[in-house]
Amino acid sequence: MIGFLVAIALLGLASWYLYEKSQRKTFAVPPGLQAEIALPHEDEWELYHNALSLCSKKTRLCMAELGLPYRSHHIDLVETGSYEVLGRRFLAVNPGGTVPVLVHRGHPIYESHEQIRYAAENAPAGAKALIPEEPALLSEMQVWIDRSSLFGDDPIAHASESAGNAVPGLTVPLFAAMMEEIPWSRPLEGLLFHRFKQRPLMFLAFKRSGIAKLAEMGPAKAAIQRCLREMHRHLDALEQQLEKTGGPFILGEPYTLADVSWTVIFDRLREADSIHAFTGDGKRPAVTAYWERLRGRPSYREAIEEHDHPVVKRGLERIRAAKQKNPELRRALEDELPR
Ligand SMILES: N[C@@H](CCC(=O)N[C@@H](CS)C(=O)NCC(=O)O)C(=O)O
Repeated sequence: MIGFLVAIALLGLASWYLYEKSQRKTFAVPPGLQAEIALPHEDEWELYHNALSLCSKKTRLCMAELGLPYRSHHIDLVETGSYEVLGRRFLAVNPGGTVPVLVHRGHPIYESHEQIRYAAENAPAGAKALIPEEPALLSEMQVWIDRSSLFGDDPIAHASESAGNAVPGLTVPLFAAMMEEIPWSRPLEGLLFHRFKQRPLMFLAFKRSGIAKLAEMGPAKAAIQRCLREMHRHLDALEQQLEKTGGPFILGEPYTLADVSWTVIFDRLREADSIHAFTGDGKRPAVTAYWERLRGRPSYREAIEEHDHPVVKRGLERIRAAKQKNPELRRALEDELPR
């Protein structure tokens, strides 16, 4: 009898899984505007985004600089509470299962570096110009956008090419600290439905270690160390660029999409408690002053500070407490250790 009941329960679970999987179709999507896709919408501009997500911050910041109003759809990530990016409703907007998605007149634009370019090019007359006209400046801007964008499914695979791919490695402490308050069932749901299993596997590992035992996890420690080294290299290059142009921004006088893109890198280092490893106390004076300038802009308050998330705040407090208790952990997260 018990065997029969167990068999029925297993059959029920398998049917549920197969049904859910058929309803949550997920696949890689091409970058840029998808003119052939028409999504239900109410406003000219709509943004599917998350408070913590680095790329979401970038698009929000760009919209704020342009003064473009948009309908906001907040979508949870596993570390901010639940895997809403894997839900049916969101996968209908982006089968790739990632935020942000900018929607213009019902057509989605995928990838944040494409979204900021599209928004700046399609903002109404009178909006601030965030793209220089001069071809040489335009291509220089693109170099600095590329050097701060997040490419590919594996967030740190291109850490040597872009600070945007080095910064997720430095966000690991924040992920681990945030996962302490997320139930196990959430990352497990990711294992069942995520297109790229490596991401939920990572979050399961962070849930297991929490912040306190992070430095005992060899692969996490190695990834953090690699990303620390790469971030130092990217910021040295930025220091040189700011010295060359004399600032106040990456291309000199004009504030452009390159500055939008770099603001969120600094903000993430702040949020994960590692900004002091790279700036301040005489380190990289041009970069230090540049970051102060960026965070003083009204767009920073509107697009970033006003979207503070309580789980992120508590995560930051846990990181600080854990580092204070364990200097070895602090060293592993902030110092370049001998290889
Ligand atoms: N290259 C993409 C990155 C998109 C991405 O990886 N987004 C993250 C948040 S920053 C996400 O949605 N993660 C959800 C998940 O992987 O489960 C972009 O620039 O928009």
